[in-house]
Formats: sequence, structure tokens, C-alpha cells
Amino acid sequence: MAKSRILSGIQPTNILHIGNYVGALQQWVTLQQTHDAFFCIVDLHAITVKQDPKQLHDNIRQLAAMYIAAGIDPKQSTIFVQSRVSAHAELGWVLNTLAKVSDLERMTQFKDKSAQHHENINVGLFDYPVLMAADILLYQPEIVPVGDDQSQHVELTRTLAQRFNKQFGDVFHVPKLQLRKEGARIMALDDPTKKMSKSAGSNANYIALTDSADVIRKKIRRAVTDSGSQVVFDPKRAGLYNLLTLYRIFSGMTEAAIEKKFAGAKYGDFKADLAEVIITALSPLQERYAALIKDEKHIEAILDDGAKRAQAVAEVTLKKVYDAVGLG
Ligand code: AQP
Repeated sequence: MAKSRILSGIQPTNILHIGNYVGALQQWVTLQQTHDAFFCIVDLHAITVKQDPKQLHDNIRQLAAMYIAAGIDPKQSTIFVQSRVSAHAELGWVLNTLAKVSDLERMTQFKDKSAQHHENINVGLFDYPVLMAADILLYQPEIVPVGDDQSQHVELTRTLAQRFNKQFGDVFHVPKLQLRKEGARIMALDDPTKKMSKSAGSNANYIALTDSADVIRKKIRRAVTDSGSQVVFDPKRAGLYNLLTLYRIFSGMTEAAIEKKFAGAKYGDFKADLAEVIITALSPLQERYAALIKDEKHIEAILDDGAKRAQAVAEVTLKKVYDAVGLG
């Protein structure tokens, strides 16, 4: 029986952080074992905010290397760059004619990003979720594994698929959102009321996957917590809860075992231990990344192959769409 398909992607903006790793990459690594997996580098999304062209070009290769370093196997899964498969932009245009301005006005990411980039509130930023719907629907996936911040966009994707199918006949499979049970929203270290974000103003916000051991120790030491003293899982103590969630995910220990381990300990002792747990967990990934990033040809060959594999699937869907709409 054919494996069911999954599709997800990350923007090649800045360097990835442990939120991207936990919310997206870690799930992808597990899911690729049981699914026909497509992992996209969504560079067309990246240009909805100002990018330095040279930096963007380098970021694409770095992100591909990070996918592989994190455990995505390019033989098993398809790794590709969005702009190299033109069907994404083409289907995006067709879906634009079905998306309502009112659908897009509700998107919280658009509201957040327009506040963050008030000097450049461009049409692409507004239209981002429609292109994302095209990214997904082209591959007819069963599930879309993302972090919680993308839930609203996946919901819109489902709406657009249903709207298209109703108007033109059943072309799209309506995909399901897949969030992990814990860690779907890792919060910022310097403000646990906001999600960890790679475009945050301060690098105290996140732990980058390439941060050195000393930088990780410093960032965790300075992470915002409350004035309490007991190291226990309490969602009301947002900063500590976020750090404990990271401890759970990176150590693999249960909540009860962690609380027992730190009974009577101070926040400072817990933070010092957490830093070491994260350093140990990231170290193999960092070693693989350092080796991969030196081999530009190898990464380019993987991306060329990925574009061909993605193109073959995307073209089939786009043809069905064009035929259904009357453009074929
Ligand atoms: N804090 C987070 N916790 C869990 N998952 C997260 N993701 C992002 N932040 C967290 C998930 O990572 C994937 C890739 O995200 P993206 O590149 O599309 O960009 P984003 O969601 O906009 O992530 P950032 O870090 O906030 O980037 P910037 O600041 O550049 O916009 C997605 O699956 C996302 O859910």
C-alpha cells in the first residue's frame, strides 16, 4: 500500500532555533519513517519581508544542511526549494481567486508581521497564507506537521480546498493539521508570553541550533522566570513551565521524574542542568551541520534531485486544477 503523504516547510530566514526544531523538525524526522514526506524550503515566503539577496541565497543552503543535520534523510524524503517548482506560484494565483480579503484579514500572523514591519506591509505579506495553501495542496498530503503558530494557516488551507472542490469538483485532498502534544509552541526565553521567533529583535529570545555551549548556558541562565522557588510544572508560571517543557523534550524524562530530580533545588541549579541537557542533545546535530555546510555541491545535488521529485507530483495536481477551472 502507498504511504500517506506529509508536507511541511520552513522559511530560510535567519538561523533556526529550538522552537523550529521541536515544533517542526523533530516531528518530521519521526514522520518520514512512516510517510511519503516532502519538506520544502519556502523561499518565496521569505521575501515577504525585506531580505538581503546574498544572505537569502546562503540561507537556503544552510537550511537544507540543517534539515539533513536534524535527521531528514534525503533518500527517504524529498527536500526541495519552493521557488524551483513553479507550480507553487501558479496554484497560488488560482487560489487567490477563491480566497476572500476577509479570510486574510483575520490572520494573526499578518497582524503581527505588519506591526513588526510597518514600513513594508506589502501585498505578498497579506497573501502569504494563500501561497502556503498552494504549497500544501499541490502535494495532496494527508497531514501537515507544523508548530501551533501555523494552525490558522492550515485551517485556511482546508477552507480553500473545500471551496475549490465544491465549485470545481473533487481535486484536492483536504489535509489535517498535526501538532505535537507538547512543544507545539515554545515560548521566548526573554518573554514567555510570546512564541520563540527567529526574527525577534533580541537574540536573548531564542536558542539557535548553532549556538555554542557557552552561549546556550548564558541564554538559559538569563531566561525570564518568576520569583517562586519550587521547580514544578505549573502552566501559570509561564517562564519556568517553558523551560521545564524544554527539559522534558530534550531529556526524554517524564514530568514526575523531573520534579523528583529537582525537589528542593533552586531555579539556578535547574537552569544549569537544563543548559547541559540542551547542549548534549544538540551536539550531534551541530557536528553533522558543520560537516555538511562545507559541501556545497552535495547540498545542491540534493536540492536538484528534490526539485525534480517535487515537480513531478506538483505538475499532476496543477494540471487537474487547470482542467477543472477551464484553463487546461
Ligand atoms: N516557537 C515555536 N514553537 C514551536 N514551533 C515553532 N515554529 C516556529 N516557531 C515555533 C514552527 O517552525 C516551523 C517553521 O517556521 P517558519 O520558518 O515558517 O517561520 P515562523 O513560523 O514564522 O517561525 P519564526 O521562528 O517565528 O520565524 P520568523 O521570526 O522569521 O517569522 C513552522 O512549522 C512553525 O510552526
